[in-house]
Amino acid sequence: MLIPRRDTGFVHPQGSEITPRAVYESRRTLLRQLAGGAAGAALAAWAARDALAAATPPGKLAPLPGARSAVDGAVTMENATAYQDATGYNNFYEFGTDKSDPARNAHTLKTRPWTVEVEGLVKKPGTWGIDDLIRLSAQEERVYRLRCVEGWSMVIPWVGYSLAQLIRRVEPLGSAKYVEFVSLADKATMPGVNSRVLDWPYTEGLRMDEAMHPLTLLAFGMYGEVLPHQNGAPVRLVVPWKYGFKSAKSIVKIRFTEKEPATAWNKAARNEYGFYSNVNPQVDHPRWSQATERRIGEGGLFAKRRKTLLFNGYEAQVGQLYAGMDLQKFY
Ligand SMILES: Nc1nc2c(c(=O)[nH]1)N[C@H]1C(S)=C(S)[C@@H](COP(=O)(O)O)O[C@H]1N2
Ligand SMILES: [Mo]
Repeated sequence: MLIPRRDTGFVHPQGSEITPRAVYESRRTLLRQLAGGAAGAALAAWAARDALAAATPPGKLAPLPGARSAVDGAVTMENATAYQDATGYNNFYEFGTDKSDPARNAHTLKTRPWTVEVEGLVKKPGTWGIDDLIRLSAQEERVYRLRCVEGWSMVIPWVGYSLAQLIRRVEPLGSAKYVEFVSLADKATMPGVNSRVLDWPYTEGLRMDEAMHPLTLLAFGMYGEVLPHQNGAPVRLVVPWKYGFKSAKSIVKIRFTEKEPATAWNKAARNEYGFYSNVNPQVDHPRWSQATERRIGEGGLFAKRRKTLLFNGYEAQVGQLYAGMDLQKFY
């Protein structure tokens, strides 16, 4: 995101969209031929089945199913991004800055043993083994949109539970106003950490009420399996109403603080990436508009861009958190 490349906002998709393009085009032709009537309904059903098939993982990772969550993720499995796209087009700078780098390089990440330290302003600080953390609460499946600040979005069936479950367990002190998340920065297994593209480790933060919001997911899996390395194994955050970079991957530390924590992207480019980073079509990035987005896998290069929604479409759930705040100022 930092590197000012011409194509940053309209990143040329890797493989994922190139290959299926012929498929989409023939599908469009078919659509035209069948427009309207019973044939249209049959086609819709067929397309939905087709999408579900694409969202099925190859089954190489350990299963981690979640019960359909009561927290409204607002989108259904029929809209899920194809598994190949969600795992082949990633931002994870610890493994390189190209969208295809994480899928190629993240096999070196070691996800066991893995611990997450909880520290700072809490009554019960401590070190959690990853498997204890997984068992802390029942795993739920939530289909969330995730929108990258660069202008693309995906729909992913995440598996995890509300971060609030962990926060309640460790009992924050009254003085705790923010939560900081620290990702692993291991030069030996993460080639990107040897470059100075960011000030490692990758850190992110949320205000306490944002961290406690039921939509904020501590995720351990996706598509019914444990997280692939490139998507932030073994544990990451998913904050669906904020730009994707707020969703820190491969977390090793969760710290409760009184002051707003510095974040990796804010340190790298203060005028481009604020602390809040709520998805907002009305607040442009200094170098590009945020009004529209491209849904990965949708109709290839000539697909119409979608209108980006305030809070990524989760306004009904999270709008109250920002009542009275100037969102131009607190971007
Ligand atoms: N540790 C770490 N977390 C990270 C990033 C990163 O580079 N390092 N990239 C962020 C960005 S910019 C996005 S859009 C999402 C992408 O998540 P996905 O690859 O699972 O779609 O991860 C976020 N979390
Ligand atoms: Mo992003």
